[in-house]
Amino acid sequence: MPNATEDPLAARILDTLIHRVGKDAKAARPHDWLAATILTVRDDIIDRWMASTREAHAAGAKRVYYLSLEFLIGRLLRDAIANLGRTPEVTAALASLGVDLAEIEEIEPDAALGNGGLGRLAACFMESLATLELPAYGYGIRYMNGMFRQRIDDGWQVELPETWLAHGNPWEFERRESAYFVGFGGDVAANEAGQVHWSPAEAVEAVAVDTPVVGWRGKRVNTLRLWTAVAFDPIRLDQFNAGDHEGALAGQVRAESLVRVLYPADSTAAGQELRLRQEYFFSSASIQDIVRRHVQYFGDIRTLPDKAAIQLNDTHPAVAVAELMRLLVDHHEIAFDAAWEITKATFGYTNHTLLPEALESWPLPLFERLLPRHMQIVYAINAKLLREARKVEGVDDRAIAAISLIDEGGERRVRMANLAFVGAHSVNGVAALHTELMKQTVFADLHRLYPTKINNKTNGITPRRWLFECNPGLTALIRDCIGDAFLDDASALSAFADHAGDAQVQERFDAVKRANKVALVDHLKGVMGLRLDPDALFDVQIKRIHEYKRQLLNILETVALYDQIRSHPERDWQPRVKLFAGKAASSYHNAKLIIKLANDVARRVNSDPSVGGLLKVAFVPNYNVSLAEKIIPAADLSEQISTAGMEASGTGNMKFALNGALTIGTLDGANIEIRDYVGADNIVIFGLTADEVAAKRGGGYEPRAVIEASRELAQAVNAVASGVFSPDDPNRYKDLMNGLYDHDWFMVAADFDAYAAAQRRVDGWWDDQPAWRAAAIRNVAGVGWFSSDRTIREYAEQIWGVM
Ligand code: 26W
Repeated sequence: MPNATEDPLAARILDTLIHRVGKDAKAARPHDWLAATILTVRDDIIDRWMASTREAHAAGAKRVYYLSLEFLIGRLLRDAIANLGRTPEVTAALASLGVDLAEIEEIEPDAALGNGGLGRLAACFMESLATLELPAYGYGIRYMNGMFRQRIDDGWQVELPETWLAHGNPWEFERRESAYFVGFGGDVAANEAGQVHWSPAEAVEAVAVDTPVVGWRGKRVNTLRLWTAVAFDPIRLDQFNAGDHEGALAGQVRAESLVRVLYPADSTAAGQELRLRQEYFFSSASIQDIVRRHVQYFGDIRTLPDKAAIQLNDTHPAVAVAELMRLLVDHHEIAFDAAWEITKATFGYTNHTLLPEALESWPLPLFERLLPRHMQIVYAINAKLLREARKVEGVDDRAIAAISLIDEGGERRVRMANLAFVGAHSVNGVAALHTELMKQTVFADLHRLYPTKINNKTNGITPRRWLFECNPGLTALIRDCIGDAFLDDASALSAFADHAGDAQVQERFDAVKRANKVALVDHLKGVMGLRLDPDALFDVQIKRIHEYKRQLLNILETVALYDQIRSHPERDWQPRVKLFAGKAASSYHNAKLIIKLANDVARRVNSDPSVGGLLKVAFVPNYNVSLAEKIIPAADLSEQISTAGMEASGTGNMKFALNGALTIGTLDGANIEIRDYVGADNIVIFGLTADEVAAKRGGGYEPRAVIEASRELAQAVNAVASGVFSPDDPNRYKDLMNGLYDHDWFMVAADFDAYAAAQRRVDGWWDDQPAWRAAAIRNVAGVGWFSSDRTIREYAEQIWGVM
């Protein structure tokens, strides 16, 4: 072990601890060592960061701007030092100081500035953009409280505030000099020359806070720029001196409310105004920053599309389309039609959902009150759009109503998806099926009008975080088998398939998997006092809790299996552990009830001696990126069982396959493409197709008859409905089960028998370990294509024009 005084990195960490953290080695606590390590590593990143900016500037490069209301980045230390190739060096330096790197990595807060897949995708994309050496900025909000922390109390979800900034954030740089005025409300006036002037009634200052994003092998460092809000008048001294101490601070409180909390997905009307304010706040600051940089570097705002590609991550930043138009027309005095061409050439839009309740639209009076100038611009865009549409043959009144930026059915609303669609030159879906469904459903009429706009860019994941960092054992095995090419090009993983049948490789693969399972078992024993058998099949469903993702299907099958094991203890059951984790939006009643049900079932099953340890069920609290990094490498079976047509892509599916889990899944989202890449023989597919779901929903589906026709399902539903798992409150699940009988929108009953049969195929497969391991290895080998490097290359070449 090197001595701290001999190891130059250790000496620097120690110096940082003393001079920047203000502690000596004796008094330092783990958090102090964490801060000292991050600050030291950050110093080395800064040089590359500045060099990256200089290079892009000197080359006059086109920049990519990724606007996203969510960035689910998780912990950064391990990722940063791994990408810099310095893990051994940092480990040794800390060891010489008596500090365990793994231990301080574990106390870094998990930056959870997102709800789910859309936010994690944004984080994977940032890392791939830096890896591909593309000059790029991510723009979002620096929420003071990110995704809530989930506690499970007596089986129920309890939401607690997440305080990721409690110990400060050593990664970030506040840029007071990069600050912008963002206005709300007020009046709009035009002079005789037609020039428009907006006088907002209210304004805040958006201040940039930058975090460096290091690409693989440290080649490039990009910027994640998150906005925070500051009142222009942080304290009204007149009010304060007059004795109104709280009123004097009201401006700052109001400004801060913009960046206080991340909005939970799936939330209902309450608090809608604040969400629109957040969206405009960060969109406006970002567009002002982009325009300022362009004019500073290139002089002429008209060349913006040659030097800037702005990607809208769903419709959350769609108001940026109107904001850019406002700046071009009102501030840069460009004619409306010319401004519209610049705008369309600059923006791309990615759609992540077809769920009607998640398609954003704003009540017209609200939009107009908050953004009066943008309302005028939206009307002007709409007039132009509908004028052009009317000229096209076959466009009738129905089509016009569907295309319009204003929804006139009922209370009038501004449709953000339509605004994003018409304001962008490219509109992409996130998996092949999802993209086809976009053409057939939500955007059918717009697609007929602009048949070349919609394109597919199947999602991806970064193999750095989701293989090299979270699963070093598997990474080492792959290197031994096929060499290092896959470290820089995930498609080279395909060579690993040649080793699928090799008994020695299988043996090592199993040892790696088992070690990962043991590590997870230890972790879960620590956090929830649970004892699990690492030799059981680990069957895992971790994702947001939502009815379309059908955790309920999995739970009902678990209940049926429990019943079967008790009735037929003599059969050759394969020991299983069913793991669930995920958060429910706080206002989503059924999702929270499903969490309670999983916990009720777990309690009953786990304490029943008659299952003899063949089945264990666990709901792991507080799902987040860091927990996913522990669970995924330990999984044997990946549950991807959404109602076909409803999961836009999924990205967890890719992470599991890359870590050698087999998928049990429906033909939905990217599952379809995963099947194509890993081979239909190495995945368990079941259930209705998207077309069949649509046909059933069209009429003739009678879930009650389906339930009654399936003995297993009927028994499971009855058990749950009659309170077998909730003796303290027998009626707890009545309504939930009645929903299945009455409409079963998510086709749980329709798919149940196929799912249960698929699970028994899994049992048979697991029983043949050599066959299982071969298939698992073929999964790892098959999913290199799902690297976010491939996805970003496609965006870069086909949407952004930067490669
Ligand atoms: C209206 C507010 C709102 C905000 C976020 C509604 C819904 C959301 C979701 C959490 C968005 C989301 O995460 N969508 C997921 O995006 C992934 C990346 O493309 C896909 O893989 C998932 O299928 C999709 O559900």
